[in-house]
Amino acid sequence: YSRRFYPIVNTILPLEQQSQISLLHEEIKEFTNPYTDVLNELTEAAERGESKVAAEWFRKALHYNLSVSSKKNGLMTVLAYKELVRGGNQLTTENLRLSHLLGWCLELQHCTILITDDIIDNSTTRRDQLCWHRRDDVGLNAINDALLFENGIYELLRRHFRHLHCYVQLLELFQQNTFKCMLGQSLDMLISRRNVSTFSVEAYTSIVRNKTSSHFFYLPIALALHLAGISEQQIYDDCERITFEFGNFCQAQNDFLDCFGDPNETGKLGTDIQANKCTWLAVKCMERADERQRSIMEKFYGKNDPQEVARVKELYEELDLIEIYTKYEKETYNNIETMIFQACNGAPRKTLLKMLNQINQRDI
Ligand code: DMA
Ligand code: MG
Ligand code: MG
Ligand code: MG
Repeated sequence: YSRRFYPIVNTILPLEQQSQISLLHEEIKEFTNPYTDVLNELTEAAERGESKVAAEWFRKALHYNLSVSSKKNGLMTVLAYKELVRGGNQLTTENLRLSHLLGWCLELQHCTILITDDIIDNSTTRRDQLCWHRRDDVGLNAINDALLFENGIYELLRRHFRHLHCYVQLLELFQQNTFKCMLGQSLDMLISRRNVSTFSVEAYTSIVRNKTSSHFFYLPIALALHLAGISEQQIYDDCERITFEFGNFCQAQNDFLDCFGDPNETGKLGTDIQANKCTWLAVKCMERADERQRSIMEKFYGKNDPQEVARVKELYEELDLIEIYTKYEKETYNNIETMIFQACNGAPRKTLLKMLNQINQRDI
């Protein structure tokens, strides 16, 4: 099976907006400044008592997984916070530091989710390196490490945010969004055990709302809203509605690239067809397939054999799913852009726009 890989480059973004992207380099550099402090602090927290050896292991796990992140997700919390409090007297060095720390908590939570996701999905590589659990010295210890990462969030929150009004809200945000994401992961697994002929848009949408939207897109913005002390429900609701669409946009792209992306660009090898996942492509395919094509899916979907996987990809192409996806991507992008422009006053519109233009599979 040989076809050219579909490029991961964002072709939607108009050229004149490309300069916005290069701005991010500086911002990412600034966001990365406290990285060593965060590592030190988490190691120190783990050292309490006598677990020096365990603390060193924790540090190693943190560094392996955190250092390769694009940091764009955590950065969004900082950018949203800056936008929300601009012009006021809240933008102090101390508050900025807090927004950076929240961004790092978010990065930690991503690691928890990605480490477990790679075990569940039987993945080999992520972010251009071997998945943590695939290393000889790690294996299923990765499960415990993922839990350590998650607990690291609560260590950082307790140390830096306990005195603030928003402390309980931040705790609840992390807890509730992780819970939701993990339920989404369960749903993803349960539906993958069903026959491909039962896959539906409804099932797909509820997987995405839970596993992708809430934690990858709503959480970074909601953290900033709470830190900025915003209480208008309408702002939270608008941000939730918009970030839900971000999830749809991003997961469709993630599913598309799992099948048609270049692993050198995405930094990971696809597993969705083999794992019988209810993906955007599988749902669209079943929607458009005739009797003969449906039976091809039923016969070859969810199999490990490379030739059977290739048969599914051929069918996707036969059904023009590449063009249909490209069209869907553009439409969703435009739809989200409109939603952002129409969001109520007080919503961090600029950051949401930036976030939209930054959606890129290297960040997941
Ligand atoms: C994406 O699912 C959502 C989460 C919660 C990781 P996925 O398994 O399709 O992600 P990836 O393709 O990055 O492994
Ligand atoms: Mg996965
Ligand atoms: Mg998964
Ligand atoms: Mg995927």
